[in-house]
Amino acid sequence: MKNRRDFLRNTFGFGAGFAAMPRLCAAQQEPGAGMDMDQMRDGIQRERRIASVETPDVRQLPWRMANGAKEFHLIAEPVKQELMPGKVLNLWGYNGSAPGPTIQVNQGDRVRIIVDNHLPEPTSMHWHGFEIPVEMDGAPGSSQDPIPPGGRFIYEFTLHQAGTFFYHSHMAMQEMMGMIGTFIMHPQKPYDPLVDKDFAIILQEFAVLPNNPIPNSMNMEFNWLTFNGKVGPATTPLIVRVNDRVRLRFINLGMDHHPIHLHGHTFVVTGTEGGRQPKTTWGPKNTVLVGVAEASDVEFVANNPGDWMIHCHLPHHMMNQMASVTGPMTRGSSGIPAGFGMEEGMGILREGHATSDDKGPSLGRGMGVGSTRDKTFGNGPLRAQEAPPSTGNMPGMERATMPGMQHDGMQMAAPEATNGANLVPGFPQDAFMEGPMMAMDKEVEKPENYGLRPGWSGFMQGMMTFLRVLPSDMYEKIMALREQQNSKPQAMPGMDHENHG
Ligand SMILES: [Cu+2]
Repeated sequence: MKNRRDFLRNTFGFGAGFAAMPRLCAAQQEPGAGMDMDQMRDGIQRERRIASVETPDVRQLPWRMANGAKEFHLIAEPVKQELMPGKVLNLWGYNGSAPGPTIQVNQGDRVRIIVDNHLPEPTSMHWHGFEIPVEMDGAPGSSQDPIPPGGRFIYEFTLHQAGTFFYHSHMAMQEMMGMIGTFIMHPQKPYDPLVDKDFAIILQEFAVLPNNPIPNSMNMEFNWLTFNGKVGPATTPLIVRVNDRVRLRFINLGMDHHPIHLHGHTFVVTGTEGGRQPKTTWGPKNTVLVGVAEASDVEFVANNPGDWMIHCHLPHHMMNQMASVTGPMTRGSSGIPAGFGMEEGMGILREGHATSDDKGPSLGRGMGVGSTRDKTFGNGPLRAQEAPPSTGNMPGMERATMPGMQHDGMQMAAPEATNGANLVPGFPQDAFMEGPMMAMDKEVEKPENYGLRPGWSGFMQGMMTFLRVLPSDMYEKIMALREQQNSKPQAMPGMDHENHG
């Protein structure tokens, strides 16, 4: 009961102003059909308690009733998606963002989705796992002609399923450019037990070559890994109250499977991309492997107060802007050759060994710093002569001293390294990429980050976010801040339209 207000807030969250939204999750009720009054009251009460699904950093798609169906409108188009402050990629998505906006309907709904193609090439929309007539399936060439550039296709079907679903382009390389969105079907009869908070997160990955904001969709060395189109520390934390029952829904469309790990809690897997799992299958876990094209629902009682990490546990997926060579290779030589062609840049060796100066990979995956044949570049603020331990004047430290930042008890300049660090084979590993010098608390300030430990952002990258399990006063404070922010007119994240139709 205590959280009923939250449902409305959740519903409004990113879709403020859409009058149709609050009714979204009130499941349809046939009055009097074989129920006595008590049953009906009970039924209505329970159905009202189905929590709307929050998709942090992704908007909800509004709908209207038209000719007996809930009508949605999706525009496939090129978008500019800001992964984190200062890092904008040219992706393809829907209605201005990648992933596209979230659709929520109820089991049994008749749904119509108008899809306009504003891409420069044909596309087709697939409804992943939907048991619908084949001519609505969106398989280009077999179930329909692809939607030509400038064209439109109207999909319409009745949904008898319930669970965590998604929509995506059925053109393979378009998928790798970001073309997916969450599609929640709320069950007619609420799941038992009810949850207080319900979140969905889409997992995506992009390989971005130097000096280029356009992902290389052929490359399998992914160096930008996103939760709902954002990377840590720009991901928006999930906010819950102590003892809330919480559902997290993870959806994966990419080239890798992601072991998603939650700190401080034990959950059970309650659903897959196929729907609800029987309780007999619910064993205790703290990591769920979300395979490609799969969805996983997990549930738990958030009974452990604190700011807990949720992250993919593949180490390379906890990083931003990975370079194909890093610290260890900068030691003991004049540096790494930079600016070779694509094969070297992608770490593909034709001859020689990985660390040879001339045959090894170049800095190709870096931001292009030094990506020129003219100059070799040891990626080292940590070269001994440039960065004495603990103090020193290193590139990047300006970030840590942004106005408004406080690093209580944290080091402000170079990361801590011992005097003899250079003599240790393998150094540096994380010292160059994590820590105070990477902190950007101020740049990613938002209500949901309120009260996090100063300097927190220096340790968040890639597929990382927080589950913040908060006492009531802190929870209310953050909700108040969020309401304040939502009441101000503002540009929605990722809303730059290149082709605004
Ligand atoms: Cu991963």
